[in-house]
Amino acid sequence: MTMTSLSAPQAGSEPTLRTLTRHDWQQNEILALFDLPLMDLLFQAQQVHRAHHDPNKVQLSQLISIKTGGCAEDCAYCSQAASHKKGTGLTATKLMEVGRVIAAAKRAKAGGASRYCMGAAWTSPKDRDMDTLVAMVEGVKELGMETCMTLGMLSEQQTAQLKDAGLDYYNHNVDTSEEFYGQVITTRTYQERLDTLARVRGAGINVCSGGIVGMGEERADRAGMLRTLANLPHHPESVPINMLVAVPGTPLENVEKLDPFEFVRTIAVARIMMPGSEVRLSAGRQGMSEELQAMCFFAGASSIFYGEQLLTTPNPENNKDLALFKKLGLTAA
Ligand code: SAM
Ligand code: DTB
Ligand code: SF4
Repeated sequence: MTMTSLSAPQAGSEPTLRTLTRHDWQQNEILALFDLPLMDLLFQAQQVHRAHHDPNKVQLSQLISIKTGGCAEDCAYCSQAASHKKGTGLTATKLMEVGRVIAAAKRAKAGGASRYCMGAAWTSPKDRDMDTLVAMVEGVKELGMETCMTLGMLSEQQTAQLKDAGLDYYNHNVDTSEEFYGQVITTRTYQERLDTLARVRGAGINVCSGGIVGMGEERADRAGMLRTLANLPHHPESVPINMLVAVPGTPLENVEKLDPFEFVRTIAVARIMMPGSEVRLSAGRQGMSEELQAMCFFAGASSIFYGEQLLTTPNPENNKDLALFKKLGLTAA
């Protein structure tokens, strides 16, 4: 199918937009979306958004770091990589006990979160940890919450074990474009990431995959990242778009800040390219004004990370988010 509206959208084009689920995006088409006057881009994104989602509902996912720091990977943005010479001052921990994770999930549910996302600073899980991870998934599911894990690369067997435990989503980000990737991470390849995503998809677990902007990449890299995601055989059900949290002690601590409108554009283009996916306004909200976040919701963000902590860095307090939702007439889903 050809794109109906690369410039201003046509009146009455919703039925076409509803069916616009493509996997053959070309870089020049994506850049043409990025290049649109902002108001035209936002209008188009909002039309797609309304054709596929309730525009006044935002899904709330809450994060917990079940194993922090000491990671053998060298992701330049990450506070948890052991190899960053300056050090980020983080204390490495062992895998948390199941009971503590369930208790924290209960609190997240009481606070309003519908999905609990458990993250570990690993290259991949050790087989000896699988029973604990399975117990975490089962325990959180028993609370009536959706479950998500992000544990690094997975083997076929580990993927099957998590599926059997009832895991709903697996998060594994492509992070950036294939071209820029080597400047950010050298310890695992882009293809290895795609292989893990294929394994997760093959096992029937919902895929959560997105990336980070504001790492010093070009607009072509932001477009390339979205091209990788949208041209997967199935769009990821969930697409987290993170604004870099520049953590002191990481190689990216002094990287030039991305223009906030470019962040909004990235959300809008993600929404247009992956109409049915949840697009999550992810890391970086702590540094964003209410107005900027509202613009992200208008651009098609349908989900946020909720709760006072991301993995190792702060996130807005629940009360602050709930007050913003009230002002905007948004409801939590
Ligand atoms: N260790 C696992 C892995 O990388 O596959 C899972 C956890 S890792 C922290 C999950 C994702 O969080 C990364 O792929 C990256 O997109 C995002 N992330 C990590 N640190 C970030 C930061 N400082 N700012 C923005 N996003 C970040
Ligand atoms: C994702 O895309 N963002 C989350 C989640 N998936 C695991 C993590 C954000 C981490 C932000 C930096 C920190 O708190 O360490
Ligand atoms: Fe390790 Fe994940 Fe951080 Fe990379 S992003 S250093 S894999 S915890």
